[in-house]
Amino acid sequence: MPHIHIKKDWKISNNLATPESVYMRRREFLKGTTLTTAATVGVLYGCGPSSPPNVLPEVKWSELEKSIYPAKRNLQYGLDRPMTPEKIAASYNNFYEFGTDKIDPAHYAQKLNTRPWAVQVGGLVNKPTTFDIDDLLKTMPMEERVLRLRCVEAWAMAVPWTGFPLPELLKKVEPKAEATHVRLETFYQPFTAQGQLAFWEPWPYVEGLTIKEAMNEMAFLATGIYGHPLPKQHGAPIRLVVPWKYGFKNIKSIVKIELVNYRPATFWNTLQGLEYDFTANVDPRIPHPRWPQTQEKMIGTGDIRPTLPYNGYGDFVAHLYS
Ligand SMILES: Nc1nc2c(c(=O)[nH]1)N[C@H]1C(S)=C(S)[C@@H](COP(=O)(O)O)O[C@H]1N2
Ligand SMILES: [Mo]
Repeated sequence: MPHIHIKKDWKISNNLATPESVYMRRREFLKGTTLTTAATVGVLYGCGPSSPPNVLPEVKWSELEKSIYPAKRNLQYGLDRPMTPEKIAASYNNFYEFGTDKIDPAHYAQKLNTRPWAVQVGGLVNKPTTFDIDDLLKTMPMEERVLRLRCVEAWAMAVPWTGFPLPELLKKVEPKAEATHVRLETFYQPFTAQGQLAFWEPWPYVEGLTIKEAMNEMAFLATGIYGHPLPKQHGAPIRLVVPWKYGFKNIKSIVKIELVNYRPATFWNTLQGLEYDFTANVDPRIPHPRWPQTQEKMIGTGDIRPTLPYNGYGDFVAHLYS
C-alpha cells in the first residue's frame, strides 16, 4: 500500500541524512584513496571541531545595520507552522563551499570576509551597475518576510528573512527586452572556501531564474534573518530567497547578477541534471530518486508535514507557469 511505502521512506534515516550529492559525501571523502581527495579533506576538516558549537559565532552589526534591522514585517505571507529556532537554522546549513556536513558552514563560513562587498549587475541591461552592499542596504525598500524553505533533501524550515524584492534591484539597471533569464553567481575564493578546491565540480556556484520569475514580487534578496544581519553560514551578505522552489535555487553570497538571453548552466543541474531540475519548483507530484517529495521534516522539531505544490505559495507564483 502506498501509505506504508511513504512511512517506510521516513524510516530510512541514512537516506534522509544523505547530503545533496553523492559525489560529496564526507564519509566517502574520508575514505578517499586519491591524494587529491585526501589533501582536500585534510585542509577542510583537519583542525575543525566535529560537533555542533554550544555558542554560535556572534553576528557583528555595523552602525548602518543597527538602523535597518529589524525591518517592518510584510504580512501577506502567512505561516502555517511554528518558526524554526534561530540556533537550529544557523547550525544546519547547506553551503558546499564550506563543507558537506550540515554543521560545517557554521564553522568554516566565518572565514569569509563580507565587507567590503560588491554586487555586479549587468549583461543585457541599459545601466550596468556595481552596487556596494551598504549602498543597497541604504537605498532598497527593506522588509521582513516569514517564509518556509524546503530543501530537495526533504527537510524544511520556516524563518524570518529581511531584504528586498529582486525586481526592485533589476528595475534599477533597466533590463533589455531580449533578456530571457537571470544568472546569479556566488564568490569564487578557493583558498577561503575550500570546497571550491574540488576542481571536478563547476565552481563557482551559479543559479538562474527566468526573467518572469525574477521580476515576480516573491523573488527576494535577503541580507538579514531573525531581525539581524545574515550570519555567514546563511549566505552573508546577500542571498536569494525563492521559497516556491527547492532550497538549492536559493543561492548564497552573491557577487554577480547577469541578465542573459539563454538558460544559464547551474551548479547542481550541471552535476546531476536528472536530480536537480533547472526550474525546481517544489512539487510533491514529481518524485525524486533519493528523497520523498510528498512530505517534509521540519528541522529542530522533526515534525512531518505534507509538501505542497509551490511550497504553498501557488497564489503568488502559479500564474507564472500557466
Ligand atoms: N553558494 C551556495 N548557495 C547555496 C548552497 C550552496 O551549497 N552554495 N546550498 C543551497 C541549498 S541546497 C540549500 S537547501 C540552501 C540552504 O540555505 P540555509 O543554509 O540558509 O538554510 O542554500 C542553497 N544555497
Ligand atoms: Mo538543499
